[in-house]
Amino acid sequence: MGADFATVTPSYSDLRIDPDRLIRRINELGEIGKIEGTIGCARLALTDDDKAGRDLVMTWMQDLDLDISIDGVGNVIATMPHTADVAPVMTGSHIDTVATGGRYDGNLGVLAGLEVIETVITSGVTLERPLAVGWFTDEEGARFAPDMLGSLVYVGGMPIEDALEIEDADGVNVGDELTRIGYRGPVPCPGPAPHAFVELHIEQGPVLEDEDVTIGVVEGVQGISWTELTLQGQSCHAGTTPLRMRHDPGVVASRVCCFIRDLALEMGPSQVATVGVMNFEPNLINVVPDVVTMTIDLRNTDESLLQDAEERVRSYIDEIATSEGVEVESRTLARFEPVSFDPRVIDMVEAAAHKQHLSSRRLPSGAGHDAQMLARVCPTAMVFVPSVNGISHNVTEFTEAVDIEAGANVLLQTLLSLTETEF
Ligand code: HGY
Ligand code: MN
Ligand code: MN
Repeated sequence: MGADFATVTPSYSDLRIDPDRLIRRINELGEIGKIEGTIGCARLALTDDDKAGRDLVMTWMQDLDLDISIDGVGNVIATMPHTADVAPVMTGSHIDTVATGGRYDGNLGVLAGLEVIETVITSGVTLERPLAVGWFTDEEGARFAPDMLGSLVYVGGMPIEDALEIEDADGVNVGDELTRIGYRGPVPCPGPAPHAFVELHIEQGPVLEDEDVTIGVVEGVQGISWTELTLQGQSCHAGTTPLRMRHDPGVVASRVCCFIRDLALEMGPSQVATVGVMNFEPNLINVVPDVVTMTIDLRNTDESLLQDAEERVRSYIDEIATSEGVEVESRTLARFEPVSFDPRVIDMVEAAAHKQHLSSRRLPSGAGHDAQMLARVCPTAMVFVPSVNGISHNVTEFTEAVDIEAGANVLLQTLLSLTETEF
């Protein structure tokens, strides 16, 4: 049985957000951790800059007298006060960034959610269910893997005890950092399932811009496989050591890097592969490296193809490491299967775009998002807006104000429809 959409035009169908207020907040938050000379910012999870960003958004939530909860892994959920004791319709995203991040990735979804709530409160519209907006801790996974850590714990996908022990490259753990920045909250995890969840996010790729489409109606998220390799060779003199004597992890790492690109090309457009980290020790010009650590990021919309890719990479690494006499230690940092969003909510996003005469197209998400975790516990979907030049995780990341306004209004209308929809 499909959702019983509100059939009578609701009193809020003409409601629209205040784009200037939203853009102003995006830019104000973007100044925190700003990378000089760019519009990018660096607010790695649980750093002082992340704390400063959290504190700023908290003040905006407090200014609206929202009920604010901070849970044990630092997720912050702000809910409109409401007379009925019913699950809210929730939106949100993340405000941590990668080290060379943009000011829209994640931040747009949180601030647009806040803007939607402020618009509804100001309008005086009464709702059958409250709206809530949240940010989830460490969505990027760039400092503490896996990515989407906070939302994974929120939905019960990882015990909080395990999450709190995860360490960064310097051996600092999540729990201590949450305590240090004052965001190790009292609210238990997993958190309560919302009635429904919709996340607004920049596309971070070229599809919408290439097709001159304003709204992405996101059908799901591709599978993600993150692996860390530690390649142990033997350091020796770059000049005196004949090749036949060498066990060079740098050669193995470089070959793996080229292999995964060739594999992705061979497997076709649904497969992507990236080596984002490659550290040589001792990293000196005249020393054959002793140890190389590297990461492999494989993604595919098809789970069985992703498994094929993982298997082929694994056997290639074994083959060339053995021939080079290099030992391999492999650690899985993240592994999430592809996620399909709820068709009923996807339809509502599309309907909201069309009611506002906005062009739209359906597509999968190439990036991971907190919505893929919330989809485990409630009807969920996402709204995309275009990324200029299809670029993200780059300080030049940009989305036009007109598209931000359109995306936030589609989010507004979708969330309000969901307050009147029983599943
Ligand atoms: O890696 C991702 O897809 C996301 O940015 N965490
Ligand atoms: Mn993001
Ligand atoms: Mn990101």
